Amino acid sequence: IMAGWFSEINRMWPGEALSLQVDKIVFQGKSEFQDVLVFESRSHGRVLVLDGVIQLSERDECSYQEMITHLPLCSISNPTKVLVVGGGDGGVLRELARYPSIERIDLCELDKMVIDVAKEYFPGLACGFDNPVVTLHIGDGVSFVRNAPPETYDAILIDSTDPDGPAKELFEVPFYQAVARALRPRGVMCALSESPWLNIQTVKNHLDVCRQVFKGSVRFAWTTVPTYPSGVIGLVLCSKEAIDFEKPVVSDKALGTMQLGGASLKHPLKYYNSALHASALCLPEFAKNVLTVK
Ligand code: PUT
Repeated sequence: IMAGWFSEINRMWPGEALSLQVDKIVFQGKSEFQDVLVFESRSHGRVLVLDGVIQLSERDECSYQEMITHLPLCSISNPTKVLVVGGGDGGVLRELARYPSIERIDLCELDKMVIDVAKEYFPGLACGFDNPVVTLHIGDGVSFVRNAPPETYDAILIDSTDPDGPAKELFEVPFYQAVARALRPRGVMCALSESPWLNIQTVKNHLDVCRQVFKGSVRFAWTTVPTYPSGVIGLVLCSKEAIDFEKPVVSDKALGTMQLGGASLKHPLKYYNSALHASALCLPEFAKNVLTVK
């Protein structure tokens, strides 16, 4: 932070950096794994930063949390068991609370400090932890998935930090092999990817890794997050059996009325709808040429 501005300078996006004006530093700490910073911004509410990289702002977190959750969950019927790897801010849990069929959610977060900070400073996200079907595991996501019984989960959501840091292994073939093993045959996975505007080769490599493992469907989707570099973030959707990810089986109307109560009742959908679901899988020409298998 310099002269009252936070700038997200990082070698993953050389030559560019988003800056936010800081009204107040709310928390600064160092966990076993990373630097943790929370500040009140002038324009985007509270912001969570890990190792200098913006993870969320209160103003635009809805786009990321809703899309990483509802793109996969609205692509399947009646999920009962879901695993979240990462997601220590609780936002994905808040979104999962909308599905009445879910009986169990395991969340494996590496860094307990992220959960503690979310509970203290981001109540609008951490309300997701109030769901009684959630079981928290603090530890390494790779080992957790490797030790999960086979064919357990209907959906596995990888809500991690970027690949250049503690989450590196979450973008590699052995991890996805373990994910595929832990998924039920009709199960789906959705993982954080990167923006095609920044380094399209990184996105292509990520998709190629997934294509080695998932023989059903592998699709790239994207959403807008103004406080992420380039304003766009990619997501990878995978399944072991073919799934038409462009055609959600749960409509936005149904999702809106499925809200059982608790966290999701106080947080109506702000971003996701069925039309956006389908369009999130459409790619601009420059990305289509590189990312689509010919
Ligand atoms: N889930 C965190 C994403 C970070 C994007 N730079």
